[in-house]
Amino acid sequence: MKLAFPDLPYAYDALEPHCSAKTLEFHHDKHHRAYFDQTVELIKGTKYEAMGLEEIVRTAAGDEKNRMLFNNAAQLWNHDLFWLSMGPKGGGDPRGALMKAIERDFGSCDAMCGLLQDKAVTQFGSGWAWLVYCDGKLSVTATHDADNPLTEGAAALLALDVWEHAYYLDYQNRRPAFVEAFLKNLVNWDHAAALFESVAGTERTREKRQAGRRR
Ligand code: MN3
Repeated sequence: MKLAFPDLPYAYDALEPHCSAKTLEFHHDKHHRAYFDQTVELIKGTKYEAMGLEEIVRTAAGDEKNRMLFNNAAQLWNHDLFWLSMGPKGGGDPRGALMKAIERDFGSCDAMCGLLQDKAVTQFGSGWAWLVYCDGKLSVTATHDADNPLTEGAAALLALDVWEHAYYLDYQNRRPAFVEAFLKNLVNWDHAAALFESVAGTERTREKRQAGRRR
């Protein structure tokens, strides 16, 4: 399978003033691009060349010899979701089934955002904060470096990059200010809700099929 380097899903200046065009140019065109180029280079002539990106990430995660491939492929996957986790009309509250599930599992959207904010701010060094769905339940989590929920069997609905390169040009060392801007002004809940409906729907179909078999 040929890996594709995705364009940023909006203009470079679409997230201003919360995330500058300069940040997005460096982040997408240099950092994300480097992960892509290195992944393509590392899979050349290997079994990984036949796989899609998710399969590369899952397979390389358990393969100590391919730590470098895992790091680059996972960062590629993480950034694909990160761009889609933000949007020019970001912020507000999620709608529909995702909101209902957030209220069921966290009490309120504010409570969930507070936990996510805490995970993102206190993640020591480079990493990511996530909203994930696993075994019928939502939770928030943080991972180090390139690690992601995919390798834990969880579905990631929202990705927040807290590597310094994600915010340093705009916020310098003030990671909490970037995280606050992400949650207030950038987060694309419609995308997270669509992902949630697709994974929760798949799960319901599987349960129905299993129930049918037991009958
Ligand atoms: Mn990044």
